Amino acid sequence: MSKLSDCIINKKISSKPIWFMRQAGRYLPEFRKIRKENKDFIKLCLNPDLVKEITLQPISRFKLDAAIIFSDILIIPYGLKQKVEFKKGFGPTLGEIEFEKIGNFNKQDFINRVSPVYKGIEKTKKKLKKTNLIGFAGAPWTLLVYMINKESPKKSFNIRNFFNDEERLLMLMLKIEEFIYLHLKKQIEAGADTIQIFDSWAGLLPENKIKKFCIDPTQRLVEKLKKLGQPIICFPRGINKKYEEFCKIVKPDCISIDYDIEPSWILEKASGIPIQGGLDPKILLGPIEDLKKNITKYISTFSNYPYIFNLGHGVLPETKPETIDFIVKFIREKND
Ligand code: 1CP
Repeated sequence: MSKLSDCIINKKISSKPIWFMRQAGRYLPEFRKIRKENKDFIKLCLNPDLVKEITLQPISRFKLDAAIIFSDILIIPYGLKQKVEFKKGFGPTLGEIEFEKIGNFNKQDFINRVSPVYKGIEKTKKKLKKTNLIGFAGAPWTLLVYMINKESPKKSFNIRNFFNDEERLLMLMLKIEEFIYLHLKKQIEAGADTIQIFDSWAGLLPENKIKKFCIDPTQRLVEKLKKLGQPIICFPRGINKKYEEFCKIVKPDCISIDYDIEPSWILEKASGIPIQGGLDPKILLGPIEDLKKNITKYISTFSNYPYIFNLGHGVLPETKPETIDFIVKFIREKND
């Protein structure tokens, strides 16, 4: 059994599997080269051969325990015929969408639009032996935010007016949920053996709305997905103390923590659920002694607990590939 599965499924504590969110991406020169030749990001995500090549780039460089399929959470809005563009230095821009039509959107049309993702998974899977292949999607709330806001909330986001028609939002999330489920099911059928759900913007929610907009929809999704037999990792970024309630209600197979979460706190609150991640990606840009100290904090806090080493968010584009190599070797020396 692979190290990642052993940790999540068997709750094995002896060796700590390692992978990095956004491990395939802009910090790698070999990715930047392909990206330069492929100006249309969505088209790149829909090219199975390049998806395979990019997914495997970090696997050939570093001794990692999981590959994550090269794709994007915004493939779902694209599949629902919302225009999605990535402008250099600006992030994603989305087009208009008639939300009322999502409910009747033909499932087969959706699958046809995004099927190269599944083909990419099949091709990648053939090249991997003991390395897990992670499929993923955005959580209902995070997708709703992008689909309504039409650009990154980093650029602008008006939370006050967002909840004017709460019932409508909840209904839209239910519709989006169906497509997230379908997309993840297809990824599992194509060969993804672990799933991660990214709720990257859960931290935008006021505390009294976290249950309704993050915890409840994710719980419904996880309950359905668990029946497909592959482990589910959840990453509800930015919900602070609500991580405890999230673990109790959603019961994911593994909980991925952000860098605001104190490792010793979550150790007590995660109800025995395997934990992943935590290290602030900015630490990778600083002095090596700081980096060592921080890695050691996570590894030693979770020494008697099933723990997957990862960051508290994605690898930053400024990160040196040598730093990733250093981290992997540093942890392996301590643990293997
Ligand atoms: O060259 C470029 O400009 C493209 C950069 C890029 C890359 C490499 C984007 C645009 N997406 C990706 C790939 C990607 N996205 C992966 C697979 C690669 C890997 O992890 O190794 C994954 C898992 C994602 C997931 C993703 N996309 C999330 C969730 C994780 C997170 O970082 O919070 C989110 C929020 C997105 C949206 C998105 N896509 C791309 C960018 C720059 C963003 C963030 C936009 C924003 O800041 O709001």
